[in-house]
Amino acid sequence: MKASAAAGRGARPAAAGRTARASYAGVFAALKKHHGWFGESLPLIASENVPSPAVREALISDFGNRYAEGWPGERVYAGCAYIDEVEVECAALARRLFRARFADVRPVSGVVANLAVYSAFSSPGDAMLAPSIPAGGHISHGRREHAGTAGLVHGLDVEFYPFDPEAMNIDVDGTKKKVRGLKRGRGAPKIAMLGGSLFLFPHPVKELAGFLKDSGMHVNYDGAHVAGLIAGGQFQDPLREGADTLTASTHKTLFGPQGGMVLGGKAHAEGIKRAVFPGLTSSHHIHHMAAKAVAFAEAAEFGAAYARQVVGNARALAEALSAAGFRVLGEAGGFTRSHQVAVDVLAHSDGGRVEADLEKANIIVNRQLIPGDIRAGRHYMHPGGIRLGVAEVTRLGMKKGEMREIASLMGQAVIGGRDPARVRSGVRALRKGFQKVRYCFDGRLPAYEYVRLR
Ligand code: DSN
Repeated sequence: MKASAAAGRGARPAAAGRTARASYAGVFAALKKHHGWFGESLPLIASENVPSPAVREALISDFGNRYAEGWPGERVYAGCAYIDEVEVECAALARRLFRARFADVRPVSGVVANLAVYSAFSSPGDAMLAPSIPAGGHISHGRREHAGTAGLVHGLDVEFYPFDPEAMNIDVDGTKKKVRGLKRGRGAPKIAMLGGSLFLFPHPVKELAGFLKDSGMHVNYDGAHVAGLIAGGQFQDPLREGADTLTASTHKTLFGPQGGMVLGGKAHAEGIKRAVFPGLTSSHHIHHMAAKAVAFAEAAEFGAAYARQVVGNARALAEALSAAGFRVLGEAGGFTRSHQVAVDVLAHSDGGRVEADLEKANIIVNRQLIPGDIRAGRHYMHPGGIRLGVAEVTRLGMKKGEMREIASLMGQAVIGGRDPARVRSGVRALRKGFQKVRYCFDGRLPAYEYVRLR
């Protein structure tokens, strides 16, 4: 049977009372089906990418079975000689990619990287200025009542930036006014978080960083989504524009395995190091750290060409979707300057239904809260939008022509109401020619090939 959405959404959990051998076999069967499915789908989740075979090789190394608590040369464990060698290389590559004086590559995720910044530069009860979720904020920036990491885990009170939905960006004058008001009242926040999760246009770091710092805030830029574009010289350069620190994930527009990191100047190094260990990690998943080093080397060699193609592809996809009849957000600014495209789908149904319909056609996207949703009482299960990212299909070698084909397939499924099975055939045909990972030193193994070691 061909892999399709039927194998995914709604799949039944394993029956109770299965033998251990049957459960064991069931796990591998599901893994294989997943690989098959993704090999003939359009993966358009903006927070995902596909790693090279080299990154996958590092991930299954023995580093994954070791501990290396502490900093290279100052470990709490023996047996770390080669781990230190790789980690020193990894941090040097990270510093080079982002032109930073300091890099801590140990955080196991972007959320942990953000928590390290919260822990190093604020205390529970302090306030933080951050984008709200419909304005692009990430759950790790969120309020306690939404179970956001900043509020729930570190006890920060989160104040939202004023946001301009036409420009799909932070409102600079509104922010200054709000901060002046806070200073007159409860006092200025301790942290200003820029960057985020729905992220179409560069944030006004140059315009705001000086003002925010003069108001007593540590300015962090969450580059989880756009890190590969920053490293490739195709977005903004937050550390030069005034941010104190830059947090990132290593696997969205970067080529890595899932992971995080913090970058900045020497002045912030000790606070971050202490927060990461012993504060937030014991094992920093050493195999992931090795795979980050491999991915950073790939980014140093191929990242500029890749980032150029990504932003060109995103713009092409946005324009083609708009021409096909979708309401693409950010039109006033040319739809996007990142890897993302955001679409208001309320004219067709809602983000949850569109996500599910597209999945049946092997087009994998995520629903998205967009500006106006909360006021209109829309919930995150059925928000007004969807978010698309082209990082993964670009890594597979797709260019602007393929973006136009993707827009046409999406139009057939969402606007034309075409049978998902027919759209799925079109998706499979398109994917046939794009089976290898590009922008890497060694891309022989097909991108989604299931590797059996047993
Ligand atoms: N939730 C993912 C995102 O930012 O899109 C990853 O944290």
